[in-house]
Amino acid sequence: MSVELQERTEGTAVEGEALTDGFHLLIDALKMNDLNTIYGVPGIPITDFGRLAQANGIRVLSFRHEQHAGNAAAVAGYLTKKPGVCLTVSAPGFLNGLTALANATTNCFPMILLSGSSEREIVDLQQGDYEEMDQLAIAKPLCKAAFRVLHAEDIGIAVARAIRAAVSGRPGGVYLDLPAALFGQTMNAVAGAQSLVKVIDPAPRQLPGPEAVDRALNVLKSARKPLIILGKGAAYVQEDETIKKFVETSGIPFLPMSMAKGLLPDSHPQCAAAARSLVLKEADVVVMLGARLNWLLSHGKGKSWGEPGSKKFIQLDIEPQEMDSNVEIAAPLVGDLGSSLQLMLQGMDNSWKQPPVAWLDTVYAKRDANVAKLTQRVGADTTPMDFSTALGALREIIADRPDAMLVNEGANTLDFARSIINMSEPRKRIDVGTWGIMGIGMGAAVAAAVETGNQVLAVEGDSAFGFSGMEIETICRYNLPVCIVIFNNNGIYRGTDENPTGGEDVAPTVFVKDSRYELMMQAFGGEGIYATSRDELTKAVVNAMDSGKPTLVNAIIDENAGTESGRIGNLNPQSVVKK
Ligand code: FYN
Ligand code: ADP
Ligand code: MG
Repeated sequence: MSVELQERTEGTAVEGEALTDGFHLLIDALKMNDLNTIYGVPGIPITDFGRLAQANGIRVLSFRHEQHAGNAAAVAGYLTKKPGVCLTVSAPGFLNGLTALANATTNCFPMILLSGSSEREIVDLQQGDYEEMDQLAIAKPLCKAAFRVLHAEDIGIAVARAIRAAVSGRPGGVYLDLPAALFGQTMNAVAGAQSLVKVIDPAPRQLPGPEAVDRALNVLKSARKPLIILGKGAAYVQEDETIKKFVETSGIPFLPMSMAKGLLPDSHPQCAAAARSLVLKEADVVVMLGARLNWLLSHGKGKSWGEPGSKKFIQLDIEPQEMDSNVEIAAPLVGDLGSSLQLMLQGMDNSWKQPPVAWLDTVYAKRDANVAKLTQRVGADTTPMDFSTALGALREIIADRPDAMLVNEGANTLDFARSIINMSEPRKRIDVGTWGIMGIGMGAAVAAAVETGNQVLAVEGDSAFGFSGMEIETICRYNLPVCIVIFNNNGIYRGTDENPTGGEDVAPTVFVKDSRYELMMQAFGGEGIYATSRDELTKAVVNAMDSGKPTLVNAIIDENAGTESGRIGNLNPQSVVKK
């Protein structure tokens, strides 16, 4: 919408000329590219931009801290394949958003961080402006691309570049630096409209070469013990039917990484999630679909992968530099996953041989044994609840609600939930991702509710919840269908550590015992429930998910339950010096 005749900021006003300005050009550029939601925190110099964006039909969700707004934008990008948009003030607000931008880039989630900033001439002379910081320089190493806009007529191109950078190739975070004066710049409305760009095909298909496809098929044909590993890149691409067809045509067991759970149901006959150690150790050919051989897969080497050199890797990824990142890739297939799999399938004619029965029998026997053991564990009803009892209840609720979005973070709360709560549909589980970052919970819950409209169940360790807990006011303010379950075991990992000095301070990992988190939710008008048993937990969560009301369930977990750092305690250095 153009601005009626005002004094031009540059030159003289022309009688009757219709003007536009930086505020409206940015709004129009976002809307033109179907970016209709902004997650942010108001403040100088972007408060009015947020108001005008809302007035012009963009949904603007205000958070209490920019990191959680940024996490919401990143998750929105993951769920929609359009860049999520986060809006922050300059310097400290920008820095708060930067953690989320860097995390998005690490996760390969597309998002754009829009931050107000100080004028260049003041920053470059370091003259001590309000919230002065060279934000562009600081952002560049932490995201996929970073741009600054100085002139209103460049806003259209800047937004187009930011969108294309965020979603093309390997998706990631993009920073757009907006000096305060830009918003008030005016220009002729017609010229302004002509300066805007609707991005054409921002994430073009990228096909691998035929020789790469042939090479991959030949390596796969040689396999006696093949394995497919599905990563969150495979979930992100929304090529669900092609992925399912490839897995089922191949007959190969698959292992889903945590956010790839549900691409094919965890109950699928070829799912090997419950035989993880065996398949990683014994497989002779491993097909990586949108997954990286990083720390989550022990870098593709070491004792969990069997004898050195005992495996051949086929890797399908859009990022060429991902190949050979940790170990040699025998068959690199660089391209978008959908195109690559379609070409692979074309080469898997009906003469395609299924994996040897002996391998399948071995894998599925181990899987079934582990499933049986876990099923027994989760059937227990201990008081106070342990992780298995509480998660056994949530497992049943999620099984009955395949559309529900599951957000999960913590240490034990994350690791136990990953194997106990089965997923049956793609992109329904959002967790700590590649970094293993704490604090994604409430931002992810907001985005999951806003972008899908589905009920959200956020299963949070009490420590993890603390990183974003103030956002329950945001959830109540927008009346979002989010049920938060806090696994309250009085501390980080557990609540039993002691201060060895006997001093008054509690141990560094211990919280206030029996914290009444549910009263926080009641303070903001949400439902707050204190649950000490499986039945109370079940009832509270079922009611919350049936009602769609913002709810927080304080699930009391035995403070002795849990292990240090969950299943990654091995990453902790141990002091050998006893003082
Ligand atoms: C898995 N398992 C199961 C099932 N799923 N058994 C029965 N039923 C089901 N459904 C088995 C699986 O085969 C393994 O047994 C075991 O359970 C663990 O499986 P998991 O959790 O999938 O695998 P594992 O070994 O923990 O994977 C390593 C990891 C994972 C690093 C990928 O721990 C992870 O993603 N950690 C993230 C940690 C993190 O980011 N934390 C946040 C910061 S916490 P076996 O096959 O017999 O071994 C800060 O402190
Ligand atoms: P996980 O942690 O689940 O193993 P990662 O985040 O490590 O998953 O890996 C995701 C991979 O998916 C990244 O290497 C990324 O380049 C890749 N990827 C993202 N989009 C595509 C796409 N369209 N086609 C192929 N690979 C993709
Ligand atoms: Mg805890």
